[in-house]
Amino acid sequence: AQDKKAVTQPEMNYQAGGSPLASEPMYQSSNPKAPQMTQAEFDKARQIYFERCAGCHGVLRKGATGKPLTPDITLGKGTDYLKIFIAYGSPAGMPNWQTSGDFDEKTVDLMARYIQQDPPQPPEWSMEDMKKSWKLIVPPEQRPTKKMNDYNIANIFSTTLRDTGEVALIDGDTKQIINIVKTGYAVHISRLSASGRYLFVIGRDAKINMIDLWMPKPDNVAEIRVGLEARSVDTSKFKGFEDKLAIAGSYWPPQYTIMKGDTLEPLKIVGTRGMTVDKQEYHPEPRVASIVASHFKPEFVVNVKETGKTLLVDYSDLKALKTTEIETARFLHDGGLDSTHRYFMVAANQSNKIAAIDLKEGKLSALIDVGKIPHPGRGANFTHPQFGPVWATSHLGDETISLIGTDPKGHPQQAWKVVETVKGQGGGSLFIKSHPKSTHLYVDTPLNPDPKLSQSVAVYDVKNLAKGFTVLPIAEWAGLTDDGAKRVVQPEYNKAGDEVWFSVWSAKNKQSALVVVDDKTLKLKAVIKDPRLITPTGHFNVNNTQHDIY
Ligand code: DHE
Repeated sequence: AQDKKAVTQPEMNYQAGGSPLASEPMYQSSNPKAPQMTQAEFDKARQIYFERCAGCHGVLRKGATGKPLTPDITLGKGTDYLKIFIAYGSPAGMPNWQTSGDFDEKTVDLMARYIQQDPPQPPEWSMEDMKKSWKLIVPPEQRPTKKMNDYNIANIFSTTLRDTGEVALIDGDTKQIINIVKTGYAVHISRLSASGRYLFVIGRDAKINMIDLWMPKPDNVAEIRVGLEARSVDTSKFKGFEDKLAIAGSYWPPQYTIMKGDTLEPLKIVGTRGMTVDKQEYHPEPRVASIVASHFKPEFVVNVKETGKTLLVDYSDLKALKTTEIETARFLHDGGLDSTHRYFMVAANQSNKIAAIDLKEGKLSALIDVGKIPHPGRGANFTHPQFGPVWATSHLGDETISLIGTDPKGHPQQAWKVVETVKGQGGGSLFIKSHPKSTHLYVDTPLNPDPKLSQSVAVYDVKNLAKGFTVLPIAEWAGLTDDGAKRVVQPEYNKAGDEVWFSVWSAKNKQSALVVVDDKTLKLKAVIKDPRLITPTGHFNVNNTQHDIY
């Protein structure tokens, strides 16, 4: 059982991040054929389901990375069979909830009965709901007309304080905290407007906050909830549309919303329910994963997880919305642009593939087989000494790093092929990063079960990958006296490309820190500690995020 836990844990911890839907009131019809449950049992099971199971099996239990668990299937299997499956897991990736010690026998029995009931349906979220949640805190006409502070705003870092529902804005030059801004719960990502003035963050609870970096003390100017659960936000970047529009994708309801870029006023909601790419069958819950703005056309690139489709949404006329639907592969997740910004590289994580999408031509360039469960974040771009420009991803499910050629003109032989596979410290990697001014490549492993690996980072010299990696003991450098996880997560460069920042992510009641490394010497440069820095996870440099530099 111990071995099994080691194998399944990185994925399990990753996908069981907790859903805000656990506390939503839901409609429930009773299924007379299912085993009896009291209301209290049902409510408890529903909460556990949304916290631990929905990430893989879906809100409606139609299946995603995990198998479908609708009553037509589960009733036939019966309580005893389901209990064994929940208790012991499966080699296909189902965690062993009982033998790992996460569930006791009673909870296993509860969940086996629960998944034979009809799935409760969370409420939808309409334009009216959005408008009710919308707060224009400082209208555009009351905002500064020029930058009113002395910060070098291009080098500010927006750092998620996951469990407190805040972001810390940190001055990258002085390493001082500028402000702690109230946001939604567990902000997933930060993105910038084209001008670099406005910062947009989205919480797991689908709350978007828009922060004006020109204010004397940068703070919220607008807020909206675009659904009940979400992960992605971005802004229009094409010439002529700078700072005009914002877009957010939601997990529930499955839809994306286009808003005004200076106020977050919602303009248009588009549902993503529809047919899957492979079997072409209806899916009621295709969640919106990563979104990126094209620099080549007035388009947003919207990646729909369960249907395996990448949508190029032309935002130039919202009243006559044109969408190019590109067939990619199922379970699209995270991704980023190549160094020329022409190609979007997105991980279809459970298909073990990267899709390369040509944003100039509006078509799929290739589907590329990589390692097990690619997880690039936005990936890393650098020039390989032999193969030219490459984009790289690390993996959640194995220790490799796949380098993919991205230069069809200059290096046609290598384009859209894995030109080299580099061995890293281990599996459980989430993020990888490089910078045009650096010759280093950083690979984290925060979800590796071995604390030695989850608390350190591997660095490569991209000019000599064969030399292998150097390990930087980031958590040790943080000098935290508390015990606990201290996961080292997400390398992020400063604007100059000569420093790399890491979060040392501890539990809510333990001390965390940010560690800054000198990129030239690979030596410790600074440790940022503050009682307000609780559960830091992602951190985003304004300039690099604004210009898609990675
Ligand atoms: Fe993330 C990116 C979804 C777990 C931190 N994460 C993304 C993106 C998606 C996503 C769709 C791409 C957004 C984009 O670019 O537009 N993440 C999910 C999940 O569904 C998942 C697996 C489970 C969950 O319940 O949320 C999950 N993610 C995590 C974590 O456990 C992390 C480490 C901490 C947390 O907040 O829960 C985490 N995800 C991040 C970060 C990014 C991200 C820091 C942005 C990377 C970047 O460089 O852009």
